Order: sequence, then C-alpha cells, then structure tokens
Amino acid sequence: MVRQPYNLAMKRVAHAACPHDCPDACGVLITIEDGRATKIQGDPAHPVTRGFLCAKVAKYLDRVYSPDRVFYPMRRVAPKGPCGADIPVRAAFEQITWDEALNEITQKFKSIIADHGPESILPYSYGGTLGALNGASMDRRFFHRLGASQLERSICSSAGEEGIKSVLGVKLGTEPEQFAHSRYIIAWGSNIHGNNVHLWPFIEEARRKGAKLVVIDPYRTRTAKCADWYLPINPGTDTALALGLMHVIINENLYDADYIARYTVGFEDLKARVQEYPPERASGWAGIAADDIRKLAREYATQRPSVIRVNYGIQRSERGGMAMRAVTMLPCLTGSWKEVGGGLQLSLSGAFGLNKAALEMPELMQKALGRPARTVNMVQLGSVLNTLSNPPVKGLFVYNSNPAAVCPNHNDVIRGLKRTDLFTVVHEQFFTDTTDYADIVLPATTFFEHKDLQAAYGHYYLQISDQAMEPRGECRSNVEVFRALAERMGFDDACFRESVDSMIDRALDSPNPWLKGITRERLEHENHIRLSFSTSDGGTGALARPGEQSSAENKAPFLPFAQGNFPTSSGKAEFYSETLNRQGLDPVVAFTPPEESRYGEGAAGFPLELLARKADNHLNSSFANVPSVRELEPMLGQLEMHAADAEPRGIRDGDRVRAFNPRGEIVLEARVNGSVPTGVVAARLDWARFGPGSRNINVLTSEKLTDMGNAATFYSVCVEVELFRA
Ligand SMILES: Nc1nc2c(c(=O)[nH]1)N[C@H]1C(S)=C(S)[C@@H](COP(=O)(O)OP(=O)(O)OC[C@H]3O[C@@H](n4cnc5c(=O)[nH]c(N)nc54)[C@H](O)[C@@H]3O)O[C@H]1N2
Ligand SMILES: Nc1nc2c(c(=O)[nH]1)N[C@H]1C(S)=C(S)[C@@H](COP(=O)(O)OP(=O)(O)OC[C@H]3O[C@@H](n4cnc5c(=O)[nH]c(N)nc54)[C@H](O)[C@@H]3O)O[C@H]1N2
Ligand code: SF4
Ligand SMILES: [Mo]
Repeated sequence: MVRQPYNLAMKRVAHAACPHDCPDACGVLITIEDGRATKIQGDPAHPVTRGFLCAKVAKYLDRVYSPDRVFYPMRRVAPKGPCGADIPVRAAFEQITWDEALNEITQKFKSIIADHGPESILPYSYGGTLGALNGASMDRRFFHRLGASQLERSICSSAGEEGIKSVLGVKLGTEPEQFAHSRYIIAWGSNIHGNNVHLWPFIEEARRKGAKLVVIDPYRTRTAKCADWYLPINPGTDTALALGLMHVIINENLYDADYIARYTVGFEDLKARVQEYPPERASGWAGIAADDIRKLAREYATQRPSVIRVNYGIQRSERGGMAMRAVTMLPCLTGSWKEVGGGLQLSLSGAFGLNKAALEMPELMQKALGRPARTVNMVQLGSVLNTLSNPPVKGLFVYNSNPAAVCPNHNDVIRGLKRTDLFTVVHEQFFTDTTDYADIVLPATTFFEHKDLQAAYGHYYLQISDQAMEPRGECRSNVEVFRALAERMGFDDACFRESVDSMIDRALDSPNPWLKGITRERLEHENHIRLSFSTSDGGTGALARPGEQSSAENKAPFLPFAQGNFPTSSGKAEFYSETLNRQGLDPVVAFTPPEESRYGEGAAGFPLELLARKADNHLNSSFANVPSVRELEPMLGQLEMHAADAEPRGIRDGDRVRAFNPRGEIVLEARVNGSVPTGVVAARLDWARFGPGSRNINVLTSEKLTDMGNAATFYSVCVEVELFRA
C-alpha cells in the first residue's frame, strides 16, 4: 500500500531510490498528481547524487507508462520463439487471471517435483532491482522452502569481489565525496561517464583544483575522451600493468614502508615477484610504453592523495580475479588509504551488512531437503538447460533478469529455452527476449509501484524507496508474487506472511555497528542516512561542504583502512594470501594472459579481441525497448574496429560485416572510428529481438568462468570479422 493515503486530487512528492544495477543508487523525487506520476527528478538533498538523474532514468515516465508493459498474467498460446514485427508479442499469449496463473504454476511445480525432485526447478534472477526486498527476500524464502536448485549469481562481479577480498578481506573503499580531495585519479576499467555518472562531478571538482585524471581502458570511452592522460591497454593484461607499476614503486622506494610494516603481510614475497615484471616486460603484454608505465608509477605514488576508481571492466576476463587483486595492492603499497581522497573504490556494498539471513532464510532448505540444494552457475545457463542431469532442469522461474539477452553463449541459451518439456515462468515489466520463451508471464511492478529498502555500491547512504503510486494493471511486486505462490504451495511458515515493513525492520536489525541507530522510521523521515561510521573508523576533518545536509556527528571522512583493520585471516592487507594458496592459486600475484586473447590459443583463426560492451544509455538489457532511450544509443548494431584491422579485410566504415567464432555469428555495421586499438573490436549489448536474425552480441561470448569467483568472461572473446556478402 502507498505509505500516506492520499487524496486523489492532491499533488504530492514521493521519495524513492533508483534500484537499477548501478553504483549510484540515486535519490529520486516522483511527483504524483491525481494518482498519476507526472514528473521524475533527482533528489537535490542527496549528498552524492545531488539532484540529477542519468539520461535513461530521467525518461522513466516513458517506462512506467509504456503501452508495452505486461499488465496481466499471460499464458502462451503460440510456439516458443522470438516475436518481432510479424508476430506481435501479445498475440503469442492469452490473458488469464492471477488465480489461474498461480494455480497453473503450483500444479506444474508439484508435478515436476513428484517426477524429478525439487532441484529440477531453477530460479533465475539477477539485477532487475537491487532493492533489498525485491532483490532477495521472499523469493529466496520460497525457493529455499521448495528445495529448488540454488543459483550462483556470478554473471557480474564475483571475480572482482574475490580479488579485492583476497587483499582487503572486505568490499569497502573510498567514498565518492572524497574524490573531490584527490590530486591524482586513475579510472581503471571504469566507464564513469557511462556507468557511474554521479562520481563525475566530484572528479571535476578535484580537477578544477588541479587534479589529473588518467584513464586505463582498451576502449576510448566518453570518460577516456575527457581524461588528461588516456592509456589504451590490451584487454586482459591489467595484472601485467599493475605488476610493472609495482616494480617501479618498490624498486624506486616510492612505497610507504611504515604502512607496509604495520598493516600488511607478504611484502617480501611481492618484492621478489615484481622483479619478474620490469616495465619493459609488462609493456610487451599491456601495449603501453615502458616509459609511460614508469611515469604512471611515479606520478601515482607521489602526487597525493591519489585514488583509483577501478570498476568491473577488468574482471570480466579469464583471470579477472587476479587482475583485481593486483590493482588492489597498489594503495596498500603507497599507504594512500591513510589520506582523505586516497585509496581505491570498487564496490562499497560491504559496509551495509543488512541482515540477509533474516531476509533469505536459507535454513528453509533444510526443511525441504534435509541438506543444502545443489548450486547451478547462472553464467552456464546454456549448458545447464541442455545437458544437466540428475535431475535435469524441468521448471525455470525467471525474475529480475533477461537471460535471453544478457547471458553468454546465447545460441545454447536459446536452444535450452526452446525446449518444449521445459516449463518457464517469467515475472517481468515488459515482454522481453526471455518472455519469448515463457509458458506463463506475470506482470511486475516498477519501483514507482512498490516500497523497498535501498543500499548502494557506489556510496554509503541507505535509503527508503517509497511506493509512489498504485501498481498499473494487475502488476505485483516480487515480494507479493512469492508470498502468493508460497500460499498456493501450502507453505504455512509464518515468514511467508511477514509484511514489507517488518522485513525492512529485520533487514536493519543486524550486528553491523554501522547500522546502529538507523531505523525504518528514521529512513522514512530523512529519506537517506549515511552509515553510522564513528570517528574511530576514519580520519579527522569535515567532508561535507557548505549547503550539504549531513548530521553533525557523521561528517568525518570514512577511511576504513587508515589504521589497517583489514578483516582478512591475518588481520592485514595480504600481499601473500594463504587462502589463495590453499585454493591452488598463486598466493602472491602473477600474470597469465587469457587463453582467449591475442596471446593464447583462442586466437588461432580468430585474431580479434571482442569487447561485448554495455550501452552507455541502457542498463544491460533494460531500457533497450524504451524508444526515447533507444534514440540516445546510435551505436547499437555496430562493430567498432581499427583501420589497421579493417583495411586488410577490405572493410570500410559503414560496410556490413560478419563477426564470428566457433560459438556463433552476427552481422553488424562496421565503424572505423578510432574507438579501439589494433587487434580489438567492440560492440554493444542490445535485445536480441532488435538484432539481425534475433541475435545479439552474446552469440559470440562464452560460458568460460574466471579464475576466482566463477564469474563471466564477457571481455575474453576472440572473433574474426569479414565483409558480409548476402
Ligand atoms: N549506462 C549504463 N550504466 C551501467 C550499466 C549499463 O549497462 N549501462 N551496467 C551496470 C552494471 S550491471 C555494472 S556491473 C556496472 C559496470 O560498470 P563498469 O565496471 O564500468 O563496467 P564495464 O562497462 O563492463 O567496464 C568498464 C570499462 O572497462 C573496460 N575494459 C574492458 N576490458 C578491460 C580490460 O581488460 N582492462 C581494462 N583496464 N579495462 C577493460 C571497458 O572497455 C569499459 O569501458 O555499470 C552499471 N551501470
Ligand atoms: N555482452 C554482455 N553481456 C552482459 C554484460 C556485458 O557487459 N556484456 N553485462 C553483464 C552484467 S554486468 C550483468 S549485471 C548482467 C545483467 O543482467 P540482468 O540482471 O538480467 O539485467 P537486465 O538486462 O537489466 O534485466 C533485468 C530485467 O529485470 C526486469 N525487472 C526490473 N525490475 C523488476 C522487478 O522488480 N521485478 C521483476 N520480476 N523484474 C524486474 C527488467 O524489466 C529487466 O528486463 O548482464 C550481463 N550481460
Ligand atoms: S541508473 Fe544509476 S545513475 Fe541512473 S538514476 Fe539509477 S542510480 Fe542514478
Ligand atoms: Mo553488472
């Protein structure tokens, strides 16, 4: 229900938080007139996102009020397969009632369980909403109680998480506000303008005071175009570059010996190891001149405070865990964690420590199976659907995700989704690529239409996202769908009747000291609250600038590692990790090039490295279907390449080309535009439905998993490209 019952004629403003899978978690204000949302704007009071929205969410009314939304439960009446111009999506389905839909799903699930056991049912969800409740709560309770297979949700960030944790023990880092105080900023595999735009004003502020911005990225992003120094790097070679930098920093005595002695372990091992990586050797792999490596190392170590914004780009590579580990070592060597505006930021989500166990209740699996259910990796959906046995997957429930667009090895995913013996339910806001293979489609609310609690991974503020309006059509939130399914399944556990407010209270009721004093009531009143860091968690001095709203006791900058405090097994930052050693990984750090790269066997016959990128104005596959947002993306359907690769293939700008490898092929339009270095090509993720032959760039990506965290390798892909002759 809407929090404050409102007079229909009244105009009011609701506070929400953007739940999309984006570091920024913007504070949002939604104006409601006569029950209808009439305006969306950024909340100017939010200290980090400060009143502006990205281009896509600024057009959110077009999404909420799109005529293309799923409004009612629908049952398939046509064969599974892609809709398009010739088959209107709605013609593939008939409208049914919620009662019919819930009955059909539970009856089908019961018969699948009777024949194959509960683990033959697979939930599939990821980042549709990062709201604490609608992301992971009632859904998890339901599937745990059912005894369904568990999903390893590793499509995005788990390699980087393991990499950073192997050094720091936790995912914490430099808060965005501190970037305004930095003198030297490295954006490392981090497309700030496209994917994390609210950090940009802090960087601009630092640059006005003389800071230098360096961008390390194989693709000339909008961020790279704005940089003081742009270093195109060969994909998958960041570990080599980081080792080259550490070679210089250590051998030229540019490190912080006191910090290292007090707060780190394994320095001697690292010192020995970096001797194998002089800049000349690192240069050979990374494609960055040795002199530039030396210059970058010296500037980074001496122009202080220096900070690294490393994002998930470097870890979508076969050895992405090691790459993140290597980069994370840099601020531990220079001791820049001590400085306001120093350190490193990957994800800050480790600070929130919400009570996940209370939300998800994994103990319910015990009740269903007497043991934990098997785990299936989401990256390998193609193989899972086609080859997994004991038991095979017979029921698939997709929500918060669009695997028919975002999952690698697209052709196998589609082959699996097409199986006539697979019962697929998709809970969605839109008729996506994935609903093209659904037996039942259920209508989902947007964040305008449900309440949630919102953490962030790019700042340290917790927010309440209010329900601004009644759901459109018969849409229901994830929480309500799984509540209803649990009831139909006959699960009488009290947790399935818990109210949304009670779940928010329980999420906040956690041993994490940084949640101390933060309650739902306070969040409802104050909209956003910075985590309760104490002065012992940081340095001195005020972070907030005039005009900023921040409670007096909570102004000190958060410097999580100024005095060590690394929650690793040694209690120190680990240049040597016994944990990695036990896992059979290099306990220090070493560079091995990806097999699927110019240095590996994957390149035989397929010499070009493909970056299967995100679109700057979409969010993975979300927004691709909103016409006003699609207009912002002129690069869809294009393959960017370097002239030195185009010319010998007889390819000119604007030609139609075929990009292919053993997994698949796609026809795109060549752009010879200086965005990529020699040997690299790039294309953007889009809905398959809008691509030639109902395909997208994931026909070329693979199911191969990373060295740590079992994550996806979207940026370790080799292809060949030729002129397309129809
Ligand atoms: N507009 C927009 N915003 C988004 C998203 C979106 O799709 N669109 N997606 C959201 C999601 S889910 C996430 S996880 C975040 C991700 O945000 P980012 O972590 O920034 O993710 P990517 O765009 O995958 O990669 C960042 C950059 O890394 C570069 N890169 C690729 N390979 C390498 C490499 O080997 N070395 C180096 N140094 N760089 C490399 C890419 O060219 C890219 O420019 O963004 C979120 N925000
Ligand atoms: N080629 C290539 N592929 C990639 C990537 C890449 O860079 N290149 N990036 C990868 C990364 S980093 C990620 S995180 C994944 C993301 O993959 P997904 O998490 O699948 O992300 P989206 O494409 O945004 O799809 C989310 C879907 O959830 C729906 N949704 C939103 N809110 C709700 C809700 O409240 N309830 C329900 N039931 N549904 C909702 C949206 O309408 C949308 O269709 O994609 C990965 N795929
Ligand atoms: S997608 Fe990111 S930048 Fe855009 S409104 Fe949401 S949180 Fe803010
Ligand atoms: Mo992601």
